[in-house]
Amino acid sequence: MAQLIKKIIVTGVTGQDGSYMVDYLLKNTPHRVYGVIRRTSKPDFSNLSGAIENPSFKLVTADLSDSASLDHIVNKIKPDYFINLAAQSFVKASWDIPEQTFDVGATGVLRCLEAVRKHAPNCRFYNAGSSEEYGDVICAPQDETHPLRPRSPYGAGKAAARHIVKVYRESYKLYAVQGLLFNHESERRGHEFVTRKITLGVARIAKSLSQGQHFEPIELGNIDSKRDWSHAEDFVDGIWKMLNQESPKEYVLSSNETHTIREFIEKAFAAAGIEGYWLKAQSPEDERYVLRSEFSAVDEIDLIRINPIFYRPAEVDLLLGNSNKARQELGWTPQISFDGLVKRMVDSDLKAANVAPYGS
Ligand code: NDP
Ligand code: GDR
Repeated sequence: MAQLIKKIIVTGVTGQDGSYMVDYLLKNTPHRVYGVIRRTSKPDFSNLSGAIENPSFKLVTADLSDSASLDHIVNKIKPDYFINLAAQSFVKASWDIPEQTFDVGATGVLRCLEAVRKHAPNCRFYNAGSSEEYGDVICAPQDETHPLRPRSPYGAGKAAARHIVKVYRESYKLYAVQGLLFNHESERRGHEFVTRKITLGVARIAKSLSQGQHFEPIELGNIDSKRDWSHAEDFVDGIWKMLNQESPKEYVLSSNETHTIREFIEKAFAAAGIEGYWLKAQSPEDERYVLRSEFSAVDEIDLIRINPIFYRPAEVDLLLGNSNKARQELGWTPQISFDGLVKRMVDSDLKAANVAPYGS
């Protein structure tokens, strides 16, 4: 029997998760996908190259800070699903633009919920929650029962959104959920996030080394924080599964492994055929990761240097998820390992820089 074609609104489609979600839905469902973009002077559609020509995909304009625009699209489309992946998602920037971050991350969710309640009350709603809601963690690993103790305006906004999603679920019987997603990265990751900053830097250094040219090191902040990293492609599958249960329930999605930024650095350079070692110093700010001598005639060339401007006013030191509930109840399993993630990101950035792994 032919599957009923449904209408799905996805916000944040120019970003990492939104674009993977669009690709996933177009590949795995017959549904019609409406990708929400906000009005900007130069919209960047580079993550949407696979979707833009697809007849089941349509771009619509709305902004999470503008309730009239959300009301209008929900009233007009009458969606069966609304997947909200839009946010000011860079934690560090949330101290510089706290009000805008909180408005989009929390009140923006309320605006979406109101539009759904009024115009499409049977629509299933997903909001992008974050392990940043756990913040100053009290135990590890963190599962669905861990308290919310955010450490940034970004995390506080996501925690507020979690409460308002629950209120709308319980008050209006909406199928509304907010997943608890740990860090997920990819070849489409924004350039300021630490993983992509490293893999882009590794590709730049690999190119300079292959041409025998001088290079500047990658400058980073706190390299001892620990994150639970996965690939974004695995997570859009988990989100879709969360939206298609008998009753609305919220789940953690995570790799169930944690790694320091240091480990990511070592693996990323190794994936490009470059080896370094740590030169410890009295102050953490003077520590360096330097090139092994076989790669250069000059001693101790810096690959990584610490720059305190990348420190945060408050840090989340350790994130380690426990996604066993999602694995058991949703039948969700991440496919891409930590090593696989690092390799995919490095390979992609090497390819874009038109350079092969060093020595290959
Ligand atoms: P990105 O930063 O890559 O994408 C964010 C998207 O939101 C962009 O498309 C951006 O559009 C859009 N956006 C920002 N502000 C508005 C607004 N006012 N109105 C409409 N659209 C807006 O983030 P990710 O794809 O990595 O993350 C997706 C969601 O998941 C976010 O909510 C994030 O906070 C959350 N999250 C992410 C995790 C991760 O590790 N990636 C982990 C846990 C949660 P534009 O191109 O115009 O800027
Ligand atoms: P995070 O990701 O804050 O976990 O939020 P990010 O990659 O920005 O930072 C991870 C850790 O790396 C440390 N770090 C640096 N970070 C950046 N960006 N740049 C640096 O130079 C640098 N040096 C060290 C940070 O201090 C931090 O400890 C991501 C986002 O996708 C959120 O939207 C999402 O909700 C959470 O993951 C889960």
